[in-house]
Amino acid sequence: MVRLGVVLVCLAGAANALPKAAIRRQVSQLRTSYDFVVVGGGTSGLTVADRLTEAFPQKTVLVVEYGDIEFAPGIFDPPLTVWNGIGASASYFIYQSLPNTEVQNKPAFLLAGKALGGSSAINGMFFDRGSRFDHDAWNAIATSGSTPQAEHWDWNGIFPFFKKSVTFTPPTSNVAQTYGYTWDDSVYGGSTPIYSAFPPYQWGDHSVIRNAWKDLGVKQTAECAGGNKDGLCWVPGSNHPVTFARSHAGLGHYEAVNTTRPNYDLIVKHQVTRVVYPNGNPNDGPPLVEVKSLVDGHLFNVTVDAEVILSAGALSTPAILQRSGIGPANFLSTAGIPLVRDLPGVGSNLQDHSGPGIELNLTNPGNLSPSPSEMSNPDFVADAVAGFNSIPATGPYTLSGSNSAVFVSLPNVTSAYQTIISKIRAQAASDSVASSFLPPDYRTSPSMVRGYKRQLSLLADLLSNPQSPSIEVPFGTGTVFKAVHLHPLSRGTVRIDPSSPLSQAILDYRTGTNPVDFDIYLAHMEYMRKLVNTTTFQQRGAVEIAPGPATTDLLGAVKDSMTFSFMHPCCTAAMIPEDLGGVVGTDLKVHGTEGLRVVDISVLPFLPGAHLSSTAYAIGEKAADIIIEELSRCGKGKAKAKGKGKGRRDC
Ligand SMILES: Cc1cc2nc3c(=O)[nH]c(=O)nc-3n(C[C@H](O)[C@H](O)[C@H](O)COP(=O)(O)OP(=O)(O)OC[C@H]3O[C@@H](n4cnc5c(N)ncnc54)[C@H](O)[C@@H]3O)c2cc1C
Ligand SMILES: *[C@@H]1O[C@H](CO)[C@@H](O)[C@H](O)[C@H]1NC(C)=O
Ligand SMILES: *[C@@H]1O[C@H](CO)[C@@H](O)[C@H](O)[C@H]1NC(C)=O
Ligand SMILES: *[C@@H]1O[C@H](CO)[C@@H](O)[C@H](O)[C@H]1NC(C)=O
Ligand SMILES: *[C@@H]1O[C@H](CO)[C@@H](O)[C@H](O)[C@H]1NC(C)=O
Ligand SMILES: CC(=O)N[C@H]1CO[C@H](CO)[C@@H](O)[C@@H]1O
Repeated sequence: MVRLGVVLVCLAGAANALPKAAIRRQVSQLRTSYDFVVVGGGTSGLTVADRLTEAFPQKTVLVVEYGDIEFAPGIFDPPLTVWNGIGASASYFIYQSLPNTEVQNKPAFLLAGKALGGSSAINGMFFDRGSRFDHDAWNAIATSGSTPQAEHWDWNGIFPFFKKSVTFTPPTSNVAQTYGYTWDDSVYGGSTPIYSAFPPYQWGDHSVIRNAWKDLGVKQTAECAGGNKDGLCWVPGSNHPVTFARSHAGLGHYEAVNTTRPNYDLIVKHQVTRVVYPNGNPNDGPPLVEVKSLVDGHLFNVTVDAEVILSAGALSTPAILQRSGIGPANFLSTAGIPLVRDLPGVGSNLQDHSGPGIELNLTNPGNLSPSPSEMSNPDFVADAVAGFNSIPATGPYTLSGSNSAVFVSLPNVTSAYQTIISKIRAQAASDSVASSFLPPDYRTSPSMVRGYKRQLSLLADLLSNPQSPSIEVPFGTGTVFKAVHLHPLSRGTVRIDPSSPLSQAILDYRTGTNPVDFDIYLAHMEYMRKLVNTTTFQQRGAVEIAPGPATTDLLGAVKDSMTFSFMHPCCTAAMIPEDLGGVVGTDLKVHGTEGLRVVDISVLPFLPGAHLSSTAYAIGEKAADIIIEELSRCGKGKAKAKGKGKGRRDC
């Protein structure tokens, strides 16, 4: 959760802590052409670049990154004394959406990474995975078109890549016993230098909050990263297991390998403006990559021999496609961009996690030590800094915010869940009803409407499954709780600004435009409010401060307390067949183009019940596997798939 408006602390001397990655920064040092160009040096992009340069020492890879190589501190590192939800961070893009007409015309505020490592260099470091049902539903829509698909993105298809993507280090038995951490080593197994770990510290109220959830009957799940995640979960952080510094893609997939990979080039502070098919034919690829220097404005083309991989994230990847003439024909025509390929799904299908909140007060708290309020004591802070600088690190600065959340299904949240499910099924059965919730400019696209109906039908299945979570409530310390709606039904858009196409895209979140989302927000809110009456909290004098026990307008309270973005925008270049309004196939190739894939969080068809960084890493790993296999089998030259009726990965 992020409080914007917080004055960001600039770390004096941060440059001393820069990772020692060296880079080809100068345009004059670039090669005349590259086998692969990866657009965006973020979470997925650096993962795929690392794997390709490792597998093919003779092939060259250029990563073009908008931001710089920057010191990337953790979300709660010295010199912060208050957890502000952002940290003393490296650079990011700041977005404000158009007003949300269904929620008091308020905009969504969100950030996105703008540094080597992308959002993994600035995020909240909460490192969970979706449930198996999320991935099975993803695969169901990805493979439901008329063309057979070679790859599978169900749980069994992606789980090996989740395992490969991270090295989890268990806590010492002493630490595990002190806090009650549980885990299952068999769901991990990587040796890659992307790390996760449990901190050797928790604030004193943390166990009290856990007990309150247990009072509500939420079961404890020993390991939530193995596909079954309903219940009370322990979630590791994106931390190095010894220093507890932030672990991110810039370190693990660039800095860690750079000196051994002469074929891995990086240029920073450059914006990819578009890809260009020289004779306007998207079947004659790969395209050129047009790049603009953010230092001197110089514009140049990079020639690509095998393929272009778009990894600029859910807000920038669709913008690059639209600037390239690949997107909704109507929109591109009004924006004055020559059409290269009509794909109405590009920049459509925008989703994010959102939800209302409550605040309790413990009027008779008893002893909740250690408490974050002690960070106002200089001696306590001095100890904390010394602990963080010790090897191994100890103390409060090893925390990144939250290591816990409850994940509960809709049938467990409300006995009225069947009414909600019936409404969704009715929407899924009617073109006119389903399309009435879509943005006007794609209501008229039959493929988009068909695809949305298919999504609604799969989401009804997910939301009625008693083991598939509908709500997440993360917690660490304190008594402000947010009910995250994991599977929203409303759909928004990302569109370039026709008057300034190279600037940040315009976001229309359209939160709550499918009214069933409000039924779900309300059910979640009512469920979460039950916390106040648990024995554990009552013993400590719990009272509800917001919305307050006398509230009669709970819908108003939902809108008043809405967090529009938990910084998980996704799904804007969805892995959905073209006849259902999608943008990429299961091989991640953009429909109707050659030499162009999308490898980032944009490819999700809908949100999983998880924060997204682990999924972004896993997408990068699986993408690399697909590309490496195709290139190895299909031969020396280009990774062009000529296959028509593909069953397996034909060339
Ligand atoms: C503030 C914040 C908090 C979050 N908290 C968590 C959390 O606690 N846990 C979790 O799991 N997930 C969290 N997330 C989400 C998660 O980090 C992201 O979903 C994920 O990292 C996205 O990966 P990606 O590869 O799709 O894009 P990114 O990692 O964002 O990478 C995209 C890269 O492309 C670059 N780029 C953009 N446009 C261009 C261009 N035109 N040319 C060249 N380069 C370009 C960007 O600078 C960036 O480096 C958070 C995200 C944010 C922003
Ligand atoms: C949901 O309810 C069922 C039936 O009461 C119970 O067995 C299960 O543990 C509950 N799930 C969670 C996450 O608490
Ligand atoms: C890049 O190549 C395209 C196609 O040949 C051309 O139209 C465009 O002007 C080139 N851009 C630059 C900056 O040279
Ligand atoms: C919480 O309760 C305490 C003890 O009654 C009180 O002093 C404090 O002001 C309350 N805080 C809020 C935010 O209401
Ligand atoms: C808590 O319990 C009180 C007393 O029984 C009741 O009036 C109130 O509605 C309950 N609150 C919630 C949110 O369940
Ligand atoms: C290709 C490349 O950027 N290589 C650099 C990797 O890092 C070393 C040392 O840090 C540099 O000397 C290389 O130029």
